[in-house]
Amino acid sequence: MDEKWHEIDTFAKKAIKEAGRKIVDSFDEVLKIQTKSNVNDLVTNMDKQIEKYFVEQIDKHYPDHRVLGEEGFGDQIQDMLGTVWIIDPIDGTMNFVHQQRNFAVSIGVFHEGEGKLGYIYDVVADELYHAQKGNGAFLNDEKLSPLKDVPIEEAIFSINATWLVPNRKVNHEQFIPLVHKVRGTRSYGSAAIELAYIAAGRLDGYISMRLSPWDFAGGKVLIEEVGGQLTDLNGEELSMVNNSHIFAGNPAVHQKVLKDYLNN
Ligand code: 2AM
Ligand code: CA
Repeated sequence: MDEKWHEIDTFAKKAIKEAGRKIVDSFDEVLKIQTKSNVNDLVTNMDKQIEKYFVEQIDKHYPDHRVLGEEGFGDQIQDMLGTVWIIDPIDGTMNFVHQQRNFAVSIGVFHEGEGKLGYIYDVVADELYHAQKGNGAFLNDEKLSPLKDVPIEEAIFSINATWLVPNRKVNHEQFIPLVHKVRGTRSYGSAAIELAYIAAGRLDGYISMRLSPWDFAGGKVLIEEVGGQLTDLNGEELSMVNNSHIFAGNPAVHQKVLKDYLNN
């Protein structure tokens, strides 16, 4: 990593911490809540305010960088040319609204399609997961270890109950043998936090459907930096401009589940 990326990393961390302070300060205010694609797909004034804050900061400091943001205040992004920031200002908005915890700011910075910087900030836990490509991944000041192999019987898997009952996006029956086999299942309601937990070895696998690039861009850089895998359900590379079903995991678990449980 050269000087330029160190400088961008310092700028990003400062902006993310500031965004976290703005979010915590908002807990005392009344949120304005709207719905998006369906009645359970929530957005608040804070999602919008925080994304606008990032877009303004990036435009001011790096006018030649582009931004792909969930709330649409960035640029229209159809390709990954140049430097692109992929931002989810609040991942886990339902948790933010109902629980005031278990949500995160998630950012991935890509250059010519390559993930360079990744951040997931669990605001209330004050856990900042960060990675610079080639320099390792960290949780606050602590370096994360490369992921060790875990037998499938001892794996903890994150999957939402939605995908284990009949649904419109995926055949739920394919996951039943997997859920029987693993040691335990969990669901946290924030893709970003679940990906950060994979990077930290707290979870060994995570499956979720129809996620957008801003849900997994930061997590991709983090997971790859500790030797983990993040692909679609066929083991193929994820697009950074389209939605995907995603499967993240410890390398041994990922390989075994793709072959033995997802018919690849
Ligand atoms: P969000 O909070 O940024 O919308 C919830 O299980 C996870 O799935 C969250 O990370 C949420 O991100 C993401 N998600 C993606 N698309 C969604 C949708 N249409 N409705 C609700 N959550 C969605
Ligand atoms: Ca969001």
